[in-house]
Amino acid sequence: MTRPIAAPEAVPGAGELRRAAVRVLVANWEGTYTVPSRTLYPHQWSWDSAFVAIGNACWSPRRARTELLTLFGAQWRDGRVPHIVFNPAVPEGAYFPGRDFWAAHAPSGVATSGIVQPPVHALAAWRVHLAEPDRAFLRRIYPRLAAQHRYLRAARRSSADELVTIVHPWESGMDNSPAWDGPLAAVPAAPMTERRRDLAHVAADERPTDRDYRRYTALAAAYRDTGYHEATGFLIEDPLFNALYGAAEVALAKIAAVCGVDPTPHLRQAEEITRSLLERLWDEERGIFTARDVRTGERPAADSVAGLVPLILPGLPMDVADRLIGTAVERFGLERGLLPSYPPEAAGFEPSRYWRGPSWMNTSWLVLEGLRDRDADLARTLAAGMVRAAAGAGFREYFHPFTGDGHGCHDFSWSAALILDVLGEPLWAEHGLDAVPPAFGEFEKQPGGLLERQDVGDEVLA
Ligand code: 9WN
Repeated sequence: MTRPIAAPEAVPGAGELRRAAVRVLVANWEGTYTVPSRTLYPHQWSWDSAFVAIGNACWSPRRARTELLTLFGAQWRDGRVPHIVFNPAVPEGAYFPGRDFWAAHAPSGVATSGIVQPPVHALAAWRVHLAEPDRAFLRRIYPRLAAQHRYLRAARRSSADELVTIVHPWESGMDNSPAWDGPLAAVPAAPMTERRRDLAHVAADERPTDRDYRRYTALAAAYRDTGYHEATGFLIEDPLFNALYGAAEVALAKIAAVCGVDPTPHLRQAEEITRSLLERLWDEERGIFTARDVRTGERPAADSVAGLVPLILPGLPMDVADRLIGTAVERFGLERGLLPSYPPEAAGFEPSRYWRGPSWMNTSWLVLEGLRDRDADLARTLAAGMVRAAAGAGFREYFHPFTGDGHGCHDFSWSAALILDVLGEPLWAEHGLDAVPPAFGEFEKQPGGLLERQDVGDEVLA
């Protein structure tokens, strides 16, 4: 079922916010895909494209389909979907580590990285289909999505159960999470001969430290040097990655049914993944899912928002879901409306440094998806907080979880895309922006907090 987009009149301020979000996506569009940011991330990123497709589905399903098909055009023969697909027209020096570092090529000859990101793509493809049913699109993408999951099962299963492992913090999508501090401590921080390019665009105190960057580079180089086959330095079962893998199997079942393929194996797989997550990563005492270091069997002491994402699994038992919601409220302060990436009470919480505290739109959106049918009031609170932050600070990469101030780069694609999706929530038909406590300033009064105006074709903003 397609969720109706609330008419702008029903949502004071939302019409302009919606247009501003579309402007960002138009400005970041490269013809067949969207860059996450014109400055900081000038290529195509895997899970970013999935979130962008979810947002684009609200106003241009055609663009959303193209986005996903372009990404899967760079899929490797073994089924892996690389985390970065490089644009040959962008100078090598624009992003580090660039294509020369990765030296990896998809069969199509496209330069890519050799690691992956959370598999949120089947979910995105399904959402795009819901926005504008297109069986031909699903038939094209289904075999590719199925191959993506086959790669994970064949190459990344850590043991007899159904969980898959990540081999680099970049694969978690939450690169600098405090949960990786323990596992990373044993990785030698190799000297870095290359200059970091991220610091040219974002303040150093909002990005990972040099020491962490040296570790990321060393880990990636070691994996690269095995032909992207054997990882030894970092092997983690991550709750966010595995929850999305499970949710994507549910989406694959729906896609399979439309394509005339038996959906049962996907549903079974989703059940198995959910069962394995509960058996291996659920921490009853802490009331949250935690990662597991496959090499040592240890569970990192740091809890992060990744541990709340399994709420997205439809088969999660109700008592576990209730505990998780309790944790989100008590330890992450969900009732404030902004969901931090790391609990404010925890040692090492940094509200404006990358994944060590700020609120991100994508993890908030994933938790929102899980709350929708479980606690409508909290879902509304979170949706309102997300909209308020974007209205007050613009489509920044991340937000201070108490003040809503923006951090990281500006005009960040998935922030714009997911706000578009949230503005389409029926929630907004009853609760417009006027109903949102103006804790972060009122959108209408802060056009400067939004985006630079750009000319956009009428057909786009109609
Ligand atoms: C490394 C593009 C990506 C996101 C990640 C985010 C950040 C890259 C970086 O940007 O990671 O992949 O250079 O820091 O952590 O989730 O996909 O937006």
